[in-house]
Amino acid sequence: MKFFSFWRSLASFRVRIALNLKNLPAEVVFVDIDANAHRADDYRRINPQMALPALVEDDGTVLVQSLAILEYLDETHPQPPLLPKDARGRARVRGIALMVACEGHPLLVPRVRRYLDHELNLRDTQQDAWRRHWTIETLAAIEARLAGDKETGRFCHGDTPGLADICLAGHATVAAMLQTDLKPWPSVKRIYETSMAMPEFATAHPLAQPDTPEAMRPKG
Ligand SMILES: N[C@@H](CCC(=O)N[C@@H](CS)C(=O)NCC(=O)O)C(=O)O
Repeated sequence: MKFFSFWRSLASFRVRIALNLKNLPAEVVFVDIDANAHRADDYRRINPQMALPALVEDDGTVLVQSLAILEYLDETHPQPPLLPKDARGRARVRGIALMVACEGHPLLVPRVRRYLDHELNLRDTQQDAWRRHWTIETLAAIEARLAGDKETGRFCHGDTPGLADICLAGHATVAAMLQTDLKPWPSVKRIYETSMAMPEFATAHPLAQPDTPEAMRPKG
């Protein structure tokens, strides 16, 4: 399969983690959002929404939306599972994943930032305040869901990583990029650190991709 990805894309980060956890090979096609390659005809034909990621199966089937892709990978390659076996557990995990993928992240994507900048003419400080506000709101919502809940374990749900941890990792990475200390959200911080200690998460990190600009890579 072909995986259309961009280093900084958090939705692509989610799919990279799932491919790693399931040890699935994919041919990665890099689409440079900063160069507007996602708006060019050849990518628009794949995903008319002009957003990353997309997954194209060998028979040409196109899949878009990271959570749909993650669930597809989980159904077609069930080991290790990304969702619990029980319906309540699955609803809990999806609920946490959606706090990021459906509530927090959509307010931070480039097309929204472009609108704030070009159409609403917000100053840099206002745009920065927007990003911080929605990042922190999401961190607080996840923390409130995780803290003190008996279902929370080493990871968001029990002791193995899954869909919720994949989404949490992306969101905590945004916070780190905004130099936001995760201390006020101890469950998020702990689970993020536990996740990122796994090579499947670490090698999927935005700053560790082949298309990550040299200047963005961690030094040393
Ligand atoms: N809900 C979508 C989000 C897709 C999305 O917005 N991706 C961003 C990168 S993380 C993108 O391609 N943005 C392009 C733009 O906003 O112009 C998903 O989870 O796949």
